[in-house]
This record gives sequence, C-alpha cells and structure tokens, in this order.
Amino acid sequence: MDIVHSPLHRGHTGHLELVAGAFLPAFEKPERADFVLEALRRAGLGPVRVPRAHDLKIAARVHDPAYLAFLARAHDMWLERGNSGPALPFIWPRPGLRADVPPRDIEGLLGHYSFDGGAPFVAGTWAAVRAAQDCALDAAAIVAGGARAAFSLARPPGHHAGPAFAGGYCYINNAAVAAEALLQAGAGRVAILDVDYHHGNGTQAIFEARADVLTVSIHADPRDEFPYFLGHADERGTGAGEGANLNLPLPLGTEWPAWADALATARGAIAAFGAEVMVVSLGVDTYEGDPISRFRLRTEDFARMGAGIAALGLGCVFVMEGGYAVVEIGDNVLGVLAGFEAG
Ligand code: OKP
Ligand code: ZN
Repeated sequence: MDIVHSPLHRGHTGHLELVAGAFLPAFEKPERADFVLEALRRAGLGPVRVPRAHDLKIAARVHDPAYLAFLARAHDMWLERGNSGPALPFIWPRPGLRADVPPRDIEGLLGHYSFDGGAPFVAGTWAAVRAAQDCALDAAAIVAGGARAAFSLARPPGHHAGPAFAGGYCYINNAAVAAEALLQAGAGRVAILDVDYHHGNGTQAIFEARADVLTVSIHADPRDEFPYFLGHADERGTGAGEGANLNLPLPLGTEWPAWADALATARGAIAAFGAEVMVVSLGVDTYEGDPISRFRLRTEDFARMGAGIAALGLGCVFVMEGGYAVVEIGDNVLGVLAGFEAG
C-alpha cells in the first residue's frame, strides 16, 4: 500500500514532558517515525510519497478556526514574550474558573487551548503538525480514489486533539481530518476505529454529536490510565450522534485473546453502522514492551490485528498514532499493515 510521509516531522523535537516529577525528553520523538519507515522500506510494503501541501479547510471542519490560528502562532508568541525553550501550559480553566473569556497572553492561551501539559510547542512543531494533516489528507485521497488502503506515517499523533484543544502529544486530529476528507469525497458514512492503547478522547469529542461518523475505541480503562476523564463504556454519543460512539475499555494487562474479542465487537458495530469506508487510528502502544503502557500484545499479534481489520472488507486509511517502544515499533506497525494486506 502507499505510504505518505514527510520529513518535516523531524522539526518537532527537543521537547520535554513531566514524568514522575522530572522533565525528561518526550517519549513522542522523531526516531519513532524513522524506525517505522525503515521497517516498511525493508519489507517493501509500498511506495513512500511526500504529501502535497494542503490548506486548512478540511481541518477547519473538525477544529475551531481560532484554535488552528492559535496552533500556528503559539511558538512565535512564546518567543515574543521573552521565553525560550518549549512552550508548555501550566494553568487550566477547570470548573470554578472562567473559560468564557479567552486570555490574551500566551501563558493563558496555552491553558485555554489544551487539556494537559503533554503538547509542547517548539520551533518546528507547527510545520510538523501541518505536514501530518497533509499526510492524512493524501492518504484519504488515495483511498477515496479506489485504493484498498493507504498509510499516513506522520507525527505528532492526533487522536487526543479535540475541537479546540491540544493534549497528549496531539495538535491537529489527523484521523478526524482523514474521515472528514472521505465524507467530502463522497462517502455517506465513515467509521473511525481507534486501536491505540489510550482512549481517543479528541476524536470522540469531535464526532460525538454527529451521525455521519461512527467512532469506536479499544483502550485501557480510563479509571486506570490516561486520559482518565473520558473513554468509559457508557459514552454512546449525544444528540444526532446518539449510538454513533462505542468505547471498549479493557483492563490493564490485557493480552491478545481479550483484545481480539473487543475487535470482534468493534467489527459488529462498524458493520451494523453501514460504514462505507474506514479510518484506523493506528497506535501500537498496546505492545507488551511499550514503556508507557500496560497491555500485553506481542509482535505476532499485530498481524492478527491487521487481518481482523481487513475482515470488514472496507477501504481503509491507516493514520499513525502512538507506540513508544522505538526499536520494535517498526515491526509492530508493519505487522498490522502486512496483516491487513494478507487478510
Ligand atoms: C498519546 B497516544 C505524563 C504521562 C502522560 C501521555 C500519554 C499520551 C499518549 N508524562 N502520558 O495516545 O499514544
Ligand atoms: Zn497511545
């Protein structure tokens, strides 16, 4: 299958995250994409294409345009304020504080447009974020054009980014952009299947009130794991989107048999919804060796996952999300994509 990839991801680097009380180099780093690309090239999975530069029209259908303008300006504003180093939020308008008056200062804006301290801005962040949405848009166009599948190999990931918030390493929701592009290209009903270890709270928030996109996420129970405050089984969509969201939370330590049962449930929901095409938020942080996650999938399970997704018989846009065991991330992603092609 075609792989869409831009080297601009590399500029989103050198950022830190707070881990157990210390600022450490972020787990979400450029080497992740390098190892995936290397594994796919070695296996000859398909041609690697650089995306064309797209505007933000599709992104503005899933994100608040003011939020996109903030993403574009955040790092410059941080420097203009006299700061250096990565821009990170440290104050948020939780209930009891005023969220209805947008701050003017970048320190306040960072909190206004985020839900955690996990989405820092460095000089190359916006170019990487733009390129990631370009990869997702080109991959969607390839599938809309009749290909069985395409893979957007980009970073930063996207599934925690919501209508007007960044967080959890995410800025633009690349999978949501791909789904919206498939709708714009003529699909009536699109399913997003999120197989990342973490709940795709941003994707759910974007589509929860919409009937044209089914969102399904298989993830660690949010009572035990990030993002903690969304992703429970009783969230089934709202208003016109009632019934068009399915969360399948699983316990810490989950291994392939239980994960496969959840995938079968997800398949049933996607088929019943009548999806014409699908987007997969492809995180491989369900791997047993992942440094920040607590499921127990093995490398050989990822090919089973790909075959299980292929069993739906739908065109599929794969969009890269998490996976932090850098040495094994390539084989695990390759497993899913090759398993899909063989399935
Ligand atoms: C992104 B994706 C504090 C822990 C924060 C954030 C996890 C983001 C996962 N350092 N963990 O879903 O793989
Ligand atoms: Zn994840």
